[in-house]
Amino acid sequence: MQTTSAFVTIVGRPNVGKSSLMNRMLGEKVAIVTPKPQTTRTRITGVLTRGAAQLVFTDTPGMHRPRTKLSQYMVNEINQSMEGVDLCVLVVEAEANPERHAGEPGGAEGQLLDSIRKGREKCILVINKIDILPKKELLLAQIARWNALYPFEEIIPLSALTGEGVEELLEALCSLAHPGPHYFEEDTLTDQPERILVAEILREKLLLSLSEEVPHGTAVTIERMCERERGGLIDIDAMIVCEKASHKGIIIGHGGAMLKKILSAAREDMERFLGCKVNLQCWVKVRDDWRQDERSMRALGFQ
Ligand SMILES: Nc1nc2c(ncn2[C@@H]2O[C@H](COP(=O)(O)OP(=O)(O)OP(=O)(O)O)[C@@H](O)[C@H]2O)c(=O)[nH]1
Ligand SMILES: [Mg+2]
Repeated sequence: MQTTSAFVTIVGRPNVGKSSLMNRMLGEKVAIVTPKPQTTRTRITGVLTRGAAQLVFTDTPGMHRPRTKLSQYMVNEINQSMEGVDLCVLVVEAEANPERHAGEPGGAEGQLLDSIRKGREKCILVINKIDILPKKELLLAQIARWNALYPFEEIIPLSALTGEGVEELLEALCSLAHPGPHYFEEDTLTDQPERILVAEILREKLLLSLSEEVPHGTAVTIERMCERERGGLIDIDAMIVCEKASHKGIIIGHGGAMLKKILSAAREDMERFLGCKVNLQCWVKVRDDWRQDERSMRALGFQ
């Protein structure tokens, strides 16, 4: 059997549903998803093998104008993800009013389009969240507008939430894959270590429970992950780092109530993911303005 493969990077503005789309295509949750923009901070690999074809996805942070060293790191992650790939998937949101956004120069999508044009990348445009459109006819104007901006291989409206249209995207991606070897075992889902996936689960709960800047200034590291000898239980020690002493108080909450709620939600997801009981211990530490400090960032894994 002639095998084929493609490296596919998924790019777009923050919050358009890039991580949701990758998870939906993989059929598993590999990347965390929240209603808050700038949820994804690093490149995340997801692998899907369908018969002869292997698609190696990279989910990326949302393109935005960087204001901190961390967001500069995130933008670098996006730019690097676009180097040497076979295919780009540019994700935009379905708009009832397509005059808005649509690739205007200087905007996030305009910037991404510039890189795509420069690299003459093969690109599929995905119009996500079609489930929120009151009428599907509204898509026509948006498709026409994007069509005029770049010779996309395809423009595919879909919903990462309901799954509508996702099979069409997968078929298009497989048909654009090149003859070549598979780079990962057939059952590989991601190359992310378990520790990182577990840290991300906790960060997702921080984003879901806290508001405004507080969760954006948090980072999570797993200090210890150890299976008990008799099995069936994993001890996990996590560290939540925040950027201000006042944030620490908010994260812990009155009488520890907020942290308890966050940890209980995280533990539930970790147990589902690891398939066993989890004993989760957590500390909250302040590292003043770590998002502006390269040394602190390196210590937190942003290399
Ligand atoms: N209605 C609807 N909501 C969606 C769809 N896809 C994603 N969402 C929601 O949009 C929000 C953002 O989704 P993410 O997958 O985290 O978006 P993202 O593009 O990865 O965001 P960043 O990582 O912040 O750049 C979440 O609340 C999702 O549930 C969709 O097809 N329809
Ligand atoms: Mg994301």
